[in-house]
Amino acid sequence: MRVFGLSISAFTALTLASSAWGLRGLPKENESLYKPDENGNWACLGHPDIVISFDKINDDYCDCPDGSDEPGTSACAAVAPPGGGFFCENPGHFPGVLPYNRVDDGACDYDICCDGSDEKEGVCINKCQEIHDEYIKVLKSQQDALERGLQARQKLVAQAATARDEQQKEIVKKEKELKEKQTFLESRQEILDRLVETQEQDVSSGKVSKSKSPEAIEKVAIKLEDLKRSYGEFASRLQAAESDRSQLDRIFEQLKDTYNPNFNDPAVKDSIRSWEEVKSNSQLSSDASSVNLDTESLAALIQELHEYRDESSAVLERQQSIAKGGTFFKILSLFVPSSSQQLLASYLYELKVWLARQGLAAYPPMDHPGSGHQAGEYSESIEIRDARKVVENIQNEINDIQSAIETSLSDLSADYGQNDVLRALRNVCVENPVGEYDYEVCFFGQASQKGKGSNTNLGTYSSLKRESDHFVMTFENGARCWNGPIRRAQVNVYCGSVSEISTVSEPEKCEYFFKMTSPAACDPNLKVDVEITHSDL
Ligand code: MAN
Repeated sequence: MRVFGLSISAFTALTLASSAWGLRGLPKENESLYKPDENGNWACLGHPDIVISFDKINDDYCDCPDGSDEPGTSACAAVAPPGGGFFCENPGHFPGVLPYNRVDDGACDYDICCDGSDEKEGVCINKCQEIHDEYIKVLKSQQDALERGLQARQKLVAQAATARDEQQKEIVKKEKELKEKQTFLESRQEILDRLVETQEQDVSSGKVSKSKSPEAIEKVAIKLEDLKRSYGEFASRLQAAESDRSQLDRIFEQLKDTYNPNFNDPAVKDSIRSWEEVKSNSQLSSDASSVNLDTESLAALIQELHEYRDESSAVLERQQSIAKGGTFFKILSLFVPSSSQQLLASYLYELKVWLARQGLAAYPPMDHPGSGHQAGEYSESIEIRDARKVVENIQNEINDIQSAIETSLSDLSADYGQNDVLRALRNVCVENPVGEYDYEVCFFGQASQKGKGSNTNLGTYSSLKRESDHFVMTFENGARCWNGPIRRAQVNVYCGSVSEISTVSEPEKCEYFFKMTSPAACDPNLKVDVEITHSDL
């Protein structure tokens, strides 16, 4: 803090201002420059060729072009060199240098000349003792504030150390977790690889896995219920087709019995011959009735599945026989429209694949109607899918842990200031009412303006810079101003024993300037260990 920095140099200077000295406005160290020669004359300091009588010094008339003959009046104010001025000795306080034009102007310039020497004798009383006492009081209170701030800072430093410790422990924990997960991943990957290999072998050999459970059988039963319903629908359509066909049969029988062959009508003759041919090749009636039988078989099977769900091997055989389903499909394909055939085929195929996944049947061949698969492909079993999901989940967890470790490591090596003190402020928010709003600053987080029913984002933490007696945090990319720029904020943090927002201004529309205090900004290097007593003066 500059004020403390000043105080250090001030104390050094304090010892220099000790006693009064004869020539007005001249510091004692320049005494040797103002000696008359043997004739009582003196040469201007910057113009040795101009010689004046020594008693013309401080006679309120400017004789020397450099003004050196008037160190204690305002006569040479216009020509005084830059930086020069009337020297006030200020015994008991700090010497000061007053611009010449303020000398003998009737005003007591106590801010620089507490001894009143800038005015004629008797105009200004000497106030150096009083002013110095006040100065010491302010200095002490500032030192006390710094002391309190530094004590509070110590707490923050301790919190920062704990936070760092916790972060390190967390990293160790995460690294251990990572290793365990990686081992777990390897074992699960092996299981997956084995399952995939087994299924590939099973698919190529047609071998059926024996894994099954009552729940799996229950699912089969539900699926079969659906299939039964579907079979029923197709059976009804088949019966309808069969009845249409019977009617046609009757019509053709009638035509055959009643037509007159003597008319020699080739169209009628051809039709009757074709019909006889179709009829002799067709097995429709018997096959159609077997559709009904299949539907009943399914119903019975479902019943059995419910009753014997634990006896899965028996169920397996039945499912395998159902899953074959070849004859039934072929018969149906004679009568149902091609669009419905496709539907039925894919339905059957799905059922077969599902049974296979449950380990209850062999995988259907690639050329099975409705498969939609290319040769060489096959569906993964649920076991494989589950195993793959487990592997994927573990891999995702590993990725998350790795990125958390990376983030923590980079945060650990980040610059959080002297003694790592600012680490304690991560996630710390300070909120105070200032003017018509409540303002909030979350260190390394977000700055906000609250009130009037809204919470406006003034920006997200962007950068940190240390200045001599404070640090500067910037917050960028806040909410866009209506008809204006994106809000941003600069927060200057000064030393103080408590964290609080002191002032907020908006120098440009939607650009905010905060001043706040925090123990984190107290600099231990600026601590002044000087005991001030009047005996020092
Ligand atoms: C709100 C506040 C003000 C800002 C105006 C701009 O009233 O966020 O700080 O100047 O919007 O429209």
